[in-house]
Amino acid sequence: MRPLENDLFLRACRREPTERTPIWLMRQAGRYLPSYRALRERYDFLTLCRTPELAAEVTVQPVEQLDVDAAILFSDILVIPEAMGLMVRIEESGGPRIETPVRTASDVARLTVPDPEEKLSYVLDAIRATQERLQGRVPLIGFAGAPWTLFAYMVEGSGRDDFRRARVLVHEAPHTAHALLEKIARAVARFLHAQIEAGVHAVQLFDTWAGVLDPDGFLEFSLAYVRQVIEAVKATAPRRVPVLLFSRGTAAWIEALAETGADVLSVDWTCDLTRARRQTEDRVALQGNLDPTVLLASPEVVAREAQKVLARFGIGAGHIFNLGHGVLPETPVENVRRLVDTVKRESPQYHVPRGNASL
Ligand code: 1CP
Repeated sequence: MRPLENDLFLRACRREPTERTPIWLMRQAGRYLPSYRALRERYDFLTLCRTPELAAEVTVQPVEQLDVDAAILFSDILVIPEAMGLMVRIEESGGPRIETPVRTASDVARLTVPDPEEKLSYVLDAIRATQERLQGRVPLIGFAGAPWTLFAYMVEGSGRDDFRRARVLVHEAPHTAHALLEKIARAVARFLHAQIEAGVHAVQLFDTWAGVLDPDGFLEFSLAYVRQVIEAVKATAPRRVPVLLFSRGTAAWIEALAETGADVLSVDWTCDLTRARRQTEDRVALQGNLDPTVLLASPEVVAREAQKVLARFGIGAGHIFNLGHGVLPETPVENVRRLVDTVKRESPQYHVPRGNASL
């Protein structure tokens, strides 16, 4: 693989020393960017995802316009349910809809564990097209939805409420729930493996809806399958790449999350970074965790709150600056620029300069 010009993100994932804290943002490629909205006037969302040149263009937009330290592939977590055999639609407002939700054991039996080279080759082509455009400027992150979060959409049919149908299914028919989660976990592991083969430098699992489960449910239906996916990816990956885990609403489980095999835990804004660091020190790096609504306030507030996040992590290696969840569509781009500049300017004081390693 081509050597990287900027590998701060990968070094931070491995908890190696860096000159400053790297920054990228979840959902950095998308609706708040005028250049993305201009493309969306001409193409619908799924066309953008399925056309490698267009997906590559959207992926590099935040790298070129905001100078972030990593790119995340433009795609969606719902590509797996579709490849498994469900009909997925992304609505102009309100997000994804699954026309044929999974409700019974025979619905589960009909789903397949897809060969990514066959059913998801457009994602793998987008990875290769993106690497051509990036020319090694920054690392490229691949991703997938975690099994529980995909389960939640696949059973519910949409992301609009509190996923009550998905939660009823785990209580009423745990055997069926496990059969579905097993299939999803195998599909996710194969997909991440194929993304690594196609050339991504790291992979992130998004367990956005882990926090809707009760404690027993979280351990049994979310965490167990995250662990299974990470173990499978690590056992078979053609290269050793960092695995990042975003599990939302589960700060209380940080020690258990650190035992899943993830290299980096991406935490939401309800998590205290100082405490999380103490609880997980020397096991994982931490990513996060500015509240995305801060980016809707004034630039001065953005700068002030960003510095608080840096201070909460404190001095030392193993922090990747990010939001606690995705960039909101109504975010002003100038505020994102102010955030990136603030982190670049203010974070060196939290790192030991080269040559002063003994200080
Ligand atoms: O243009 C449009 O109208 C489509 C909006 C859109 C976009 C830009 C959707 C539909 N997905 C995406 C891209 C996307 N989704 C990326 C691209 C890369 C980047 O981060 O820049 C990624 C990583 C995702 C992942 C994703 N999709 C998640 C996990 C992360 C998170 O934000 O929690 C989830 C839950 C989804 C489902 C989804 N797809 C789209 C929307 C609007 C949603 C969320 C809807 C909901 O709240 O249920």
